[in-house]
Amino acid sequence: MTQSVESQNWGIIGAGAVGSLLASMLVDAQLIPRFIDARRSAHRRNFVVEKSGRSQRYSIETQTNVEGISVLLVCLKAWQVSTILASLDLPKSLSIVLVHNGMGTYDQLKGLGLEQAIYLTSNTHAARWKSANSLQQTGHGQLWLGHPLTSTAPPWFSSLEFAIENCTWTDDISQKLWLKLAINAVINPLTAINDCDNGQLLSDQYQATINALCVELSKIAIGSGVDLDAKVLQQNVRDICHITALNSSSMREDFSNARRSEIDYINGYFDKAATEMSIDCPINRTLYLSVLERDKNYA
Ligand code: KPL
Repeated sequence: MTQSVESQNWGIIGAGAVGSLLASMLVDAQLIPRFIDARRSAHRRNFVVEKSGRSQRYSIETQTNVEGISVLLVCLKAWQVSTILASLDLPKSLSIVLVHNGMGTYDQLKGLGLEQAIYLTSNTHAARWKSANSLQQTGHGQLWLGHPLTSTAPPWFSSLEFAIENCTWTDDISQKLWLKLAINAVINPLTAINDCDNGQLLSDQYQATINALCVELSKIAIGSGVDLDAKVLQQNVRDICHITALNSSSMREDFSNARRSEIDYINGYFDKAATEMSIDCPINRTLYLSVLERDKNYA
């Protein structure tokens, strides 16, 4: 079954850096997305995006509900997802695409009884706000899209593939998600706790901790049925630290902006799985509890 581009109406919930970057890519592909924000009355969101050295102005309509939307990109923080989606009146035909760090929200949404098709992504396209309305793309990454139960791409995938750089359908999204989750479980808490850029984790002082943490995370992934070799993970962490050397990780940004972090959905996800399987993972547990303690101030 094909779906014409005219019948696709794209919504984005979460107008942060990643949500706004993806919105700009959809506009460039003439897909005319709308932001969804139930807290404010309808308005237009105006911002500038600097991509590959060029600045372009965007003005995107913002509506308060998902009326008329057929595909909804969810670019919220992981801990906001279930509460905010549960507060909206979602048509059964809506396709929901989760674009956030961490894992656990799919099960939360299914637990709430959502019947809509929920797609998962592993995204490494990155951006940061230079000022309130000026966004800079900081990483040309990749967006993997998949569904936990079906290997067939949805009819609207070709539009997304056209609009988003390096957008690929995978019939094994779980593998991609676990790898990204493990990379985040290393880089995010270590950069947040040590208040450093991603690239600084390449220095000698962090190598023993990173290597031992990768061994723990690999054991948990393998125990969960995911093929994630510790050495492959270590190499991936090093590669991402190189590619994003000057980036401030999203968790470090949460720390400096006095926001709750996504630790429950990253190291907390590993910790829960390790506990269920009785795997001892002291480094992951220490990082998890340390960030969780700090997060108590921002619940
Ligand atoms: O996804 C990221 C994040 O900051 O959350 C990484 C890959 C660590 C890049 O900064």
